[in-house]
Amino acid sequence: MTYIDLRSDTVTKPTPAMRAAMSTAEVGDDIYGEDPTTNELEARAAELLGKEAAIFVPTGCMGNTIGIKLNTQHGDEVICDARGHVIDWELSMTAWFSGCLVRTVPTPDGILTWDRLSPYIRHISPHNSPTACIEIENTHNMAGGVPYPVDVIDDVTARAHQLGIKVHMDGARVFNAAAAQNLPVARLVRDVDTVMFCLSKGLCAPVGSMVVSTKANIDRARRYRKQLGGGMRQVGVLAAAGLLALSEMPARLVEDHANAAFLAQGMADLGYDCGRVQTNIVIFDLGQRMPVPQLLERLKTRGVLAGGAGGTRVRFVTHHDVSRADCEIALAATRESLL
Ligand code: TLP
Repeated sequence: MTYIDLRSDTVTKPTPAMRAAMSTAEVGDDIYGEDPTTNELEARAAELLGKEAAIFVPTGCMGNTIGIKLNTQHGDEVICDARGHVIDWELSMTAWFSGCLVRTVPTPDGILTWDRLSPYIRHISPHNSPTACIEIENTHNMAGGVPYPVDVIDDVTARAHQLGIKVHMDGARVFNAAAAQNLPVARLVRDVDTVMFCLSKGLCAPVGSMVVSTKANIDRARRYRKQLGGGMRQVGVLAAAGLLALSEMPARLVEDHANAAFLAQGMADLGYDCGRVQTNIVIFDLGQRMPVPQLLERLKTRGVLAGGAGGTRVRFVTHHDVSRADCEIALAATRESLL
């Protein structure tokens, strides 16, 4: 059975053009800095984001781990939103690799404004470890794909820097944020110290994320990547897909956003408010209607895969491999499953 897979945009398959490019990619040993395709991808990512340098890493989790390590010392604190990917889905890597405590801030929409986060900042004292890094997730996954307003990013980065605090952006879906706001990605990341973004989600590459920052930081990041077991060799076969992810895929993300808005409207018609869906993630709360696993099972028997988003919440994620017609079928399946 072929399923309409709304579990995540991580499920996207490489496009035929990516597969063709992978098969002919020029490669070398990347640990020696000799893989021309990876070097090209890293240069292209840095250029697109308006930063000095970039490094290709296998996963978003590794990219966030490296980004936070670059901005902290052992024993420091890191502030993130209470539903952040780094705190909920990354197996305590901030503690394990960076030796930092994560201080979480509850927010209604995933957005850390200065007013919300500043009470949690701690300064060095005989009793307190200092806040070294603020981590912002753009778009915010578990808040429903919410993009950070650019003025909030500007404000948080400016005030953080005044206090000597660094800012890391988990930009797994920063290209979705840019598409939703019709802004260049470089504008969204202008003042942050480190950015991680994923090639392997809505941009359809089979594997890979990038960490982007200053040249000095990326030189250090190469050591951290190796320590984490992420030093890769003839990785140009993957970087070739990543190059197409950057050149071909961002422009079409608006289609995913329109499909998500369509799903959200359909769910609203069924009485499930999904909030203001601006990108490709739709989350609704089933409440006491039925347990989440039961709905997921009923959807599966109707050919639709979806995921839980914690507690009584369900998540649909739209992407390249899901069409409008698929979304119509998924909505009908949801309607029947909720009867
Ligand atoms: N998110 C996955 C799951 O881990 C939840 C998904 O299906 O959405 N940052 C953010 C904001 C993410 O959403 C993800 C993956 C990551 C980092 C990690 O990326 P990978 O899976 O490449 O390690």
